[in-house]
Amino acid sequence: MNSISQYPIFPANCKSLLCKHLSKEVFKQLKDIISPNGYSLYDVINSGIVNIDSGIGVYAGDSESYQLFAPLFDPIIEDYHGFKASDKHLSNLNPNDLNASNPDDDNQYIISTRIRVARNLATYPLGPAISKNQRNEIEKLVSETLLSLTAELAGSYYPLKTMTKEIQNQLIEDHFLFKAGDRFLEASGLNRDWPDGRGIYHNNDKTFLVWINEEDQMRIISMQAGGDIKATFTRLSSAIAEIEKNISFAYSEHLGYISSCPSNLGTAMRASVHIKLPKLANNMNVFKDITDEYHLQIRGIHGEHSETVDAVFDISNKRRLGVTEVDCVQDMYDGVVKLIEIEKSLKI
Ligand code: ADP
Ligand code: CIR
Repeated sequence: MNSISQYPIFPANCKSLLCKHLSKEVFKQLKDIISPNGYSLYDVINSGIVNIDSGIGVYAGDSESYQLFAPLFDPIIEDYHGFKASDKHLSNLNPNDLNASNPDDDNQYIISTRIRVARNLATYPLGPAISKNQRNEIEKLVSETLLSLTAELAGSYYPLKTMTKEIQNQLIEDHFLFKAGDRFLEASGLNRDWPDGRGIYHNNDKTFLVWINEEDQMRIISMQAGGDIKATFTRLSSAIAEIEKNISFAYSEHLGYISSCPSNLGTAMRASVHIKLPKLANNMNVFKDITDEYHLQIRGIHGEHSETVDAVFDISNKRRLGVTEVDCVQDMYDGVVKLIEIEKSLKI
């Protein structure tokens, strides 16, 4: 069992939510707590201690972690999502409630659209605290469920263990597969026993994909070329409903879908476009004002913590908790409409 007895010293330039909210008092209150799956304060905070440049810096080992370590998680959740400990989360995955006609019909700006949700199983601990056997059981159950899907969702499962390096690298390069060796996940315990129990399921067209046992036990993904955000959401929504016929997801009335990183709680949804904005790239202040106003996050095109290439940006919703799935996609859609409008109006 991992434990920590001394209050950690953070460098002066540390900006993570962990160093902002882990006071000496909170540390003292939590340092001897152990969750039912053996997850301790050391495990909760190790990623943010090892990675001083973390934005958040904490991970949960099980649903219970969010209650047991609430004096640390609650202020972090409130800070990131603007969601209070007394608030309730609501889900709405109905594509008919989304108002989103393609904002870029002639394919000038949007290269691709991707919407993913994280899901974990109701009857297992989360990835950071799971055993090798439990992880393998999940791989079996989830892959068997996926292999029973039909029509557009029908596809094959590819375990990471038996995949060649060439195929793995190509899938990563093409934005379909997770990267190996993420240092934030490594320090949280999420990469234990790698690559055992991990893999990817996808349909023939690679428009419906599921990552198994990466940061969360499932990342359910719908993606396609161009800017048809509604079609992407509709596919995702029906895939989730099909999977849920066989698998119960971890869900709480308060926090919504339970994820290992608090940034994903609630809808666990990230709806993004890869969009080419060369003029806004020259006017980063204007760009950031718009993304702040529409609650959007800017990432590079090779995933989180990557840089942008050729003025193509990954633009996604930042809010995930206390808003519905429809709200998340609507945030992204409304912001993208604005970004395209301003990009068109800029001279250089
Ligand atoms: P996640 O979205 O799962 O939180 P990442 O930011 O690491 O994690 O992205 C995972 C992968 O999905 C990366 O390869 C990234 O380039 C790709 N991706 C994200 N959004 C899009 C998009 N709109 N079109 C194509 N690929 C995308
Ligand atoms: C961090 O704290 O930076 C990493 N653990 C990743 C956090 C998740 N990303 C995010 O900001 N949405």
